[in-house]
Amino acid sequence: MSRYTLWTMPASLYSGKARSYLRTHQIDFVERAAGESRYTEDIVPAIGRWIIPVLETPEGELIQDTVSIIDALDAHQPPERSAYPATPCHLAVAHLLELFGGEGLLRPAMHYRWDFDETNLPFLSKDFSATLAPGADAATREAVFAFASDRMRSATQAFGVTEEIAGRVEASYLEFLLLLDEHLGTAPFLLGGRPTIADYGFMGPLYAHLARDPYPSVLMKQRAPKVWRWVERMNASNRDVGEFGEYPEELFADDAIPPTLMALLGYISEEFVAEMAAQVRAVDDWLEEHPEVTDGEVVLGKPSRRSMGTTTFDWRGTPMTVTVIPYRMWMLKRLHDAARSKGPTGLEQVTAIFEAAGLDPLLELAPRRWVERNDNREVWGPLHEAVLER
Ligand SMILES: N[C@@H](CCC(=O)N[C@@H](CS)C(=O)NCC(=O)O)C(=O)O
Repeated sequence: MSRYTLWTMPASLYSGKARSYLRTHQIDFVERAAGESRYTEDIVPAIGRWIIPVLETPEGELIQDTVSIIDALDAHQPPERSAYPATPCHLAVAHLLELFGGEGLLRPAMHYRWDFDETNLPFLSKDFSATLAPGADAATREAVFAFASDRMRSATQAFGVTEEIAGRVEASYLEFLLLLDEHLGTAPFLLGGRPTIADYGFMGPLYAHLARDPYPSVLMKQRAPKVWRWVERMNASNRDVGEFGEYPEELFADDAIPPTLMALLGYISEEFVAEMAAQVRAVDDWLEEHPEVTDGEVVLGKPSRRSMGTTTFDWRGTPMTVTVIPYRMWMLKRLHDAARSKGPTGLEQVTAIFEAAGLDPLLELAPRRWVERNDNREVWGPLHEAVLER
């Protein structure tokens, strides 16, 4: 095998993120369905859980997690093609947007997939079963879809969407779409003339769910056509930026964050900072109650256990209860490291941008143990001083 293999499903949120990186970097790869027996028999035991996407390298190495997949592939790219910006503000903002894309946008993504059955289900049932049970008879495919969709439906509630609050979640998503549409009228990608981890992070929810599922797909085309175009662009293996003329293949000059992006950052501070603070506090509380945890131990004892209870926070003036996801601590630590990676002056510049957007609390939040990753699993990092304000 001389190519990469990406084990996926077309409907998978995180697969869309990894696929987009592979395509926009013209990397030779094939996609294989997670419903194939090779995936169940060889890949799942090696990774320790059923999870996609998984990248199989030409050397036969298996890599799970879109962050690790992009890191591994990006190591082969020249600096001018890297998904990681070189300058302090762009780098920190890219990490923030990657975190918000992969975690903060789960709420509208899951809502618009699973709460619009009349429009979505006929498509989803065929689409899911085609890759989860390739070649199976109709009854088996139906049963496979019923199993997968039941799991995901409960996940929707886990991200805080209830009947009472659904209208406000939709209004918030629309606000987001319009801000993003405005910004993508000024540049082909989030940080300028080429995609970064910010764009890949956004591609997870904005492709498979919000651009591809029938109900939200119409909404995006009608209300935010430039976002729709960006999704197409992010799935293209050529430079699909025709409407921008000779836009340079570079990020915004002078590490600038233009006003339309600042407006988007302001939205993220309203939507996501209180939730992240609650998540960090909940993980910290859990750790306080579990002093037996040791360095390097798999989080929650099993890689397939990905959440620990719930937490309630003030979401735009309304109490919202969501599941607590320790994985987010890893993403947050990466943001912290990025913000500090360009020296004290770099950190000052990043802090100024984060303060102006109302995102600065994110730079301070820290549980007593971070989450790290080892052997494709989330593990606990060493104990350190908690800096949470209680
Ligand atoms: N942090 C992981 C998340 C991957 C993930 O949650 N994938 C979903 C599909 S989009 C999955 O495999 N879910 C299976 C499950 O939760 O059982 C990544 O970035 O790769």
